[in-house]
Amino acid sequence: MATNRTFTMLKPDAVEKGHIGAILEKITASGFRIVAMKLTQMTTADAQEFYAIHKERPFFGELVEYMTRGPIVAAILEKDNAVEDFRTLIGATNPADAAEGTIRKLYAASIGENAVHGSDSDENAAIEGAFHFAGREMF
Ligand code: IDP
Ligand code: MG
Repeated sequence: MATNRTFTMLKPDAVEKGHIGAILEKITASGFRIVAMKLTQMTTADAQEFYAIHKERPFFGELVEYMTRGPIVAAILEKDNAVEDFRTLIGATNPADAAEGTIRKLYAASIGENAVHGSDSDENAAIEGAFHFAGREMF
């Protein structure tokens, strides 16, 4: 399997609750290399663009409010089979359905406030990484 990349955000709820260190430890202990990382806050326009695929969903307004209410940690991660392995590490969207030991099972409060984002395809990982980082910020 070729080494490849995924994109993640530690969402505002995870940052507010002081879980940055614990979540990053779990990510690096699971074999992901940090290629790029920063603390940042999305504007309303940023969140509307990032989540544009969900704009017709009933929870879109709530999602944009949540994702812009405080800082996030944005990061690009590298590992063999990065996208799929990271989705396994974070667990199901709804923490009630997430497997034991997954980041969402451990740290998410609800289907809306679910602590962490993980790209769903190689194509979206590249788009989402480029949305947050310039080439010179990637290592
Ligand atoms: P994913 O993050 O597991 O890929 P998506 O279906 O792509 O899940 O949804 C994007 C984000 O929108 C979720 O991570 C969550 O924060 C939010 N979300 C998804 N479904 C709901 C819902 O039913 N109510 C409120 N927020 C939701
Ligand atoms: Mg998704």
